[in-house]
Amino acid sequence: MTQRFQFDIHATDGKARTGIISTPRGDIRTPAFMPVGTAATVKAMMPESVRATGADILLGNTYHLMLRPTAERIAKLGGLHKFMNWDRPILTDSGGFQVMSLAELRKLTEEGVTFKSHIDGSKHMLSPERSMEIQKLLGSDIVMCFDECPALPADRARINESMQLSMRWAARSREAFGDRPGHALFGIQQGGLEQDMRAESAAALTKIGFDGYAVGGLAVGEGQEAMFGCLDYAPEQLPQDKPRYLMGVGKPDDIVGAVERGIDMFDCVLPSRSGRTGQAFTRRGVVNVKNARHMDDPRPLDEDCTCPCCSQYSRAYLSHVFRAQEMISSMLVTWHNLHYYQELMAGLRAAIAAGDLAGFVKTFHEARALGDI
Ligand code: PRF
Ligand code: ZN
Repeated sequence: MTQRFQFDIHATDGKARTGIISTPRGDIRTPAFMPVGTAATVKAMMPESVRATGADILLGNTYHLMLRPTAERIAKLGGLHKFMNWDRPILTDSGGFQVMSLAELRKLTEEGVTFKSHIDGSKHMLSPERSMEIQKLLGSDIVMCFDECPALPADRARINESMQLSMRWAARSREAFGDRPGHALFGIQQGGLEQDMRAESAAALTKIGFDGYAVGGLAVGEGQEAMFGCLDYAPEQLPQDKPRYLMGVGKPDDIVGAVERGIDMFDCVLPSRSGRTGQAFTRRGVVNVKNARHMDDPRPLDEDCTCPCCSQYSRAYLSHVFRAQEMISSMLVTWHNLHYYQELMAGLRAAIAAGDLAGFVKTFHEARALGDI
């Protein structure tokens, strides 16, 4: 175990990279997918099961945990890793983005944001300083800067104002985070779909200096084509030798396209959330297990998948337990989906290492074009 936070790129293929982020809590193989554990749990999964799918790191949320059970309570109980029984790396989002999408009666000022909890209506405040304090109380390994992000489409003036504020907050986040060996602070690039503002944001963050850089403000309603258009230039504006993280993305084909464009880390609720609604991700696309066509089908979701769901249960069984609203339905399909996402990342890493990302991507799209069995 290293005592330092370090990123080593082992191979590149075009703009894509594969490597390892070393942390005192273990290595993160990149490109990496981080399952979302918003409320100190990846819903419907035991932590050891999440690890068994191949996850090296989880994502936690400042916003949710500060409201319930509170960061101070988690700190008193020994930190988030001990609290939720996950001893590997945890990245925490800083809260601003969740306040804007979930909280009520938000008030944004230069200082930060005040809001009412979506849980009980109680009043709270987040600022760069408070977000850094909360993420420290949680014991997060990778801390995110406190930022702000407008929904798209938004006009240039609004995007610029918001980006400039996020850059001032990035400097305050850096100052408040201080020097914490073994812990990392990531900056977050903003600027919507405006190339010049993305460049200005990247320059501001690079000048401050971070351990990694996120591309924020995408996957907020612009669509895949526009997102890829931005990713054609945004990752290259950020330092080449540091991890690049695309926040809140995405569908399997979003991830493949973003890896081709130089992204190293991802998080998304999609595999876990869809698991609970009966949407399964397979190499041949999305399968809705509740569909009547599965009711008499003795075959697994995916014959070639080695996850516990596919190796031990039929489509007929999954269809039944979903219709009967049994808890095991969420457990099985979440496990399968997280396994699918981790296999996808492993496939991308191997392809980049072998210098055949183009071949991998071609096979990926061909299998999906065939449709479900
Ligand atoms: N900022 C933060 N968290 C985020 C985003 C962002 O821009 C996004 C955008 N896709 C998801 N999560 N702090
Ligand atoms: Zn499976």
